Parts: sequence; structure tokens; C-alpha cells
Amino acid sequence: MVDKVNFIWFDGEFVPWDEAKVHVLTHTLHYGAGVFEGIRSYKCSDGTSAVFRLNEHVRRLFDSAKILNIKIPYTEQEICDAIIDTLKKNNLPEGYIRPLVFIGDGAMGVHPSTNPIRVIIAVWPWGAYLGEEALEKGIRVKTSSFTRHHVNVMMTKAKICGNYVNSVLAKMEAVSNGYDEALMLDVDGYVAEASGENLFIVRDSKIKTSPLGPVLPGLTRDCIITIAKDMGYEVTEQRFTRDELYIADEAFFSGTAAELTPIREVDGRIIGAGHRGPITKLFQQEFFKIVRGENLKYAGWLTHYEI
Ligand code: PPE
Repeated sequence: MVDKVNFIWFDGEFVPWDEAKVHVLTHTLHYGAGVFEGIRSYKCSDGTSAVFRLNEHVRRLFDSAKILNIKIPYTEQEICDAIIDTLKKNNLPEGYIRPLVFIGDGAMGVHPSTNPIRVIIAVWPWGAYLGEEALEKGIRVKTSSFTRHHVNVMMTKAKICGNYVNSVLAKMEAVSNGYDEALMLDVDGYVAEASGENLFIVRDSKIKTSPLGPVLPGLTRDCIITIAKDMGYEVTEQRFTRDELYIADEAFFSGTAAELTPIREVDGRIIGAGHRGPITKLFQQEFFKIVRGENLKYAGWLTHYEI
């Protein structure tokens, strides 16, 4: 269950959590044509809080809307300000932020016509996505029977609601088979991403991640690439096969919700030593230092606020 807070920002107004409702003929509810973001804020060691990569997430929200050809009736700055206001209004020093842009009710049929474009911003406390233990011990993963999107079937640079039906199918299959997460391959059989995370592998201290194409341009992915390069690691964005993952020394997922989650097993093969590897641990530590404002080199990624 989501941990309720008091208010949701809804079309420019704060509405009590339980009253943030829509009509059953809401267009997006039927056809999935909406866009959303997943953002986190963290308590910093100086006593303030900070949203991680706020501007870039909001930019991706607007990119997603452009790709879907819908116009958000606010500016990027207005949405950034509304996010901070929503965190403050709810006295939330640390949590998850979910802006959603959707097509309201009016006409039915796949052409949304003049239906209103509506925006909500919800925030709530959300701990480790795959469990606190997973961050240290790693998770068990199974290759999905569901293929990740073809770039001309779904728009993969956009975080479109309907794209996630593929993720829901894959995740449900993985969990019902006793695994924590699904490994999704692209249409050519190369490793793409998971239901809600990008993926990295490490072998001989070299880092590799799937190139953009079938995968979401994750901001955590971008953060890992940046910090790994800054630490002197070689990082390549190159297609790789599932057997290259099987023989990796280390593997981990990256995502706003999942943060950096180590992978300890794939399709019954133990990855590396079967627990979080040293390079994964190093990146994880660096990541948590950055989001908590302890590494000033990346201070530009943080938007501070005070409760
Ligand atoms: N791939 C997919 C398919 C994806 O959904 C996410 C985020 C990522 C990669 C990583 O992107 P980024 O968060 O910018 O590093 N998934 C969001 C939704 C998770 C959910 O279950 O809901 C998230 O992590 O917020």
C-alpha cells in the first residue's frame, strides 16, 4: 500500500489525497496515452532536503509529452516549482515524486480530440523499491518471455503510461516464478533493461550498459556513467547478449525507484561471487553520497528545499 500523505497537486490546486479523483471515462484510463515521471528526494546531511535531478526529470516529462504529441498546460519551471511546493505542503523531507500528465474525459475513441490535458503531482514516502536487503545482497532475475519494445511500436524515449503494460506483464511473470525482477531482451535478443530499471555489467573492471534505443534514457543510468568515468573506469554503451551477463563479474540495475540494486543471480547462474560486488558497492556509496549532498562536485544535480 502507498503511504498516504495529505495533499495531491491537481491541475494547479492542492486537493486532499482521498479526493484526488477522476471520471471513469478518463481517456488515459482506457488507452494509456499519458506520460509520467518518477523522481526522488533525499534528506541531506546538512539538514536540508534535495530533489535529485529535478530539472532533467521535468525536461524528460516534457519530452515524453512532445513525443506523444500532447501539450502540457504549464511551463517546465511551473512544474518544478509545483513539485517543491507539493513536498513542502506535505512536510515530506524524503520521498518519491510522481508527476502524471493525462488526457481527461470528453470524447471516446483513440483520437482524443479536445479532451483536457490534466496534471497531477503525487508524493509519498517510498523506501527501497526491491527491498532494503536487496541493496546489499542483490536480487534474483529471470529472462522474461516478453520482449522489450521495438522502437517503432512504442516510443521508448518517452515514459508513456501504456509502455508499462509490457513491464507489468514481465514483472508479474518474474514474481510468479519466484524471481525478484525480469530481464528483458530487445527484439534482436540483446539485453535491454528490466521492467523499471536500466542494467549495467562489470567484467575485468570495465563497465558496460545497453545503448539507448529500446531502453529508457534513465537519469540514474546517466549518473552512473558520469561518476564511473569520473572515477577513471572505462564505460561503453554497447549491445550485449544474455550470456555476457551470465559471465559478468558484477551486474546491477539502476533507476530512480530501484536506485542501485545488485543482481546476484540470472536464470539460475550465480553472478560473480553471488552478492554485491566491490565496484557495485563503490558506485552505490558514491550515489548515496551525491543524493545526500555529500559530494559537492555534483551539487548541480540537487534542488534543495527545507521543511
Ligand atoms: N527503464 C525503465 C523501463 C524505467 O521505468 C525506469 C524508471 C528506468 C529505466 C530508469 O530510469 P531513471 O529512473 O530515470 O533512472 N522507472 C521508474 C518507475 C518505477 C515504477 O515501478 O513505477 C522509476 O524508477 O521511478
